[in-house]
Amino acid sequence: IKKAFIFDLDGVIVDTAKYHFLAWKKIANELDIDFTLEHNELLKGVSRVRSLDIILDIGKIEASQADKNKWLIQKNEDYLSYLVDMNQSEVLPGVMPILNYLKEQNQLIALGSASKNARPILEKTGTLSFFDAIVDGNDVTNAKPDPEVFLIAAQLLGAKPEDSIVFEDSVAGIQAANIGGMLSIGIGDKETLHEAQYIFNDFNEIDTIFIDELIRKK
Ligand code: G16
Ligand code: MG
Repeated sequence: IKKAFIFDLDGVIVDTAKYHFLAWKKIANELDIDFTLEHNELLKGVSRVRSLDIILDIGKIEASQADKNKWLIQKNEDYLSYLVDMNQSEVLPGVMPILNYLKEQNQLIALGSASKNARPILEKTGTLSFFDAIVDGNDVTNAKPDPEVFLIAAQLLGAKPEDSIVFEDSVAGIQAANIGGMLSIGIGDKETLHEAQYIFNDFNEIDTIFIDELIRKK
């Protein structure tokens, strides 16, 4: 039996949320916006363009498109500077054993991320070769909670939505999986991700018995 295992990137495979935060924080500071870690939760799984709009909303700032474009470029350049030295040590706890186990079991693996920087991050962390399909922010028009990113991933793997399992750390991503008719597994806080069918703090809590059950599940 083959199932499609679809992984979100930021917050599921790697802890890049902290770098997104640092880069956004710098812009917020320049604009005198008090941007907190709590605000940052709102940006998880959300596109770059939408993230900036959310930050400007927090600061009640209206900006021209030219300024917005400038800040978007600035944010990404700053974000990329944090990724220069990234390596496998930044893969989140428990992820590598699960990827290895899924490969051993001949399961299908895809990435479903909102990020336009997904490929270089997978390369740097030595995880690229695990993925049979990659769908990222360059491939989709509708952002999570729209299921587009996961539906394309399943399609590329040749799997039906009901045979697909999504790992997500964002509320929007869990909703996207649910709307797409896939099994949703939340990685993170139980209360925040309560819409997920299963929730774990991290991949260390997921064992091979659970994965076997997912593979055999009808
Ligand atoms: C990620 C992050 C978001 C980020 C988005 C776009 O999504 O969770 O915070 O704004 O990608 O990233 P970039 O600026 O690199 O294109 P995901 O879906 O991987 O969690
Ligand atoms: Mg995420």
